[in-house]
Amino acid sequence: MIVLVTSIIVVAFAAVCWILSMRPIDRISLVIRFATKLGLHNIFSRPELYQATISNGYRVLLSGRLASYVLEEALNFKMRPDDVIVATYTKSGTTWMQEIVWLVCNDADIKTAKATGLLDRYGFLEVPHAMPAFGKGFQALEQWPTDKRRFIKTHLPFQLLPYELQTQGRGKMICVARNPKDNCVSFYHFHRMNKVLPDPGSWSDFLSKFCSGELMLGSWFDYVHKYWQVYQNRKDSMYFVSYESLKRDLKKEIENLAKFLERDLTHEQIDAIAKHCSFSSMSKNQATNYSSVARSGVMNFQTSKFMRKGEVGDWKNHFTINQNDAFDRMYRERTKDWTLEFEFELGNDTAKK
Ligand code: PPS
Repeated sequence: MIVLVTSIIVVAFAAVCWILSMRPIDRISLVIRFATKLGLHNIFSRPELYQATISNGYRVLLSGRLASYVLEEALNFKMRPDDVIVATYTKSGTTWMQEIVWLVCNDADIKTAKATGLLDRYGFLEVPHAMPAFGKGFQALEQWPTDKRRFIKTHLPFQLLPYELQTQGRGKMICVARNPKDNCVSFYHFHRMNKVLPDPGSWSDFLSKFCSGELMLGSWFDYVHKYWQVYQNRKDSMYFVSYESLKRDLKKEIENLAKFLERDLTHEQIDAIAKHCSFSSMSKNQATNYSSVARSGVMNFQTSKFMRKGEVGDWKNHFTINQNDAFDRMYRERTKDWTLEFEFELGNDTAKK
């Protein structure tokens, strides 16, 4: 009996020491993993956003899954020279670009791309590696085999990227930006169906929050413009493309990307990537349409699908005339010094605003 009690005390003491010796991000991952095993992860209500000040002084709005301890770790994340990073404001074409980039870097290997979910081919920089719904997280990126190229997805503002990336061009970074009206609409529907994001409220409430930068990770304007400015002096290691350009001429954009990524692709390979990366193909493809996340209960596809419409100009179905006028005024004012322009509709009536 004494032996048994002593063994339990020793094991419990060792377990507490082990947990205390972990980095906060690993400790939290352990807790999430435990909660997931017990099925507790689905009982929590939607998170509220909170303002965090990161150790480099950057202030940012975060929800539960993007807690500041992960961002602190991310600042010191060690880059590798051949890393590929897809960096985007949420809902601007990340998944689309991830699939294109992976195929460009892997000789258009569509067979493997279909057999391996995108969540397993990329690591999500600002997510702890514990949430099955989000695939490979931070720690998986750290432990990525050194003989395999790392593919990294991030929605972090430039100022919260790993210091090594902020101060020098490491690897190859691809940024996608989408016109803010469609970006906002897509983000609104994403909030409606995604249980790890705050409740979006009404469309009108959500639009005002988008305009004032009160959504997770802050202002679209600050985010996009900062990446655009950095891109001006880093064209060898950074690539910047709009969602609208991808929609307009996908094959041309794949060719440009292949040049940037220094990959020689045949016309047949480019055609195959463009076909595979069409909206209709990606929305049916289980490796890219997030159906596994819907099955995990984190996203509710009955409310809205992840691959929702994939169009330029859906904002017209959401903005009232007054909302649109107010948005245009605010947009003109906030972008008056920008050299970056967006298209808000495609086709014969293409209008640059
Ligand atoms: S996330 O959650 O931030 O990673 O989302 P993200 O992938 O950035 O954005 C999702 C929107 O991109 C659309 N999408 C596409 N559009 C055109 N073609 C393809 N192949 C494609 N793949 C994804 C997706 O439908 C979301 O936009 P909306 O407007 O909501 O449909």
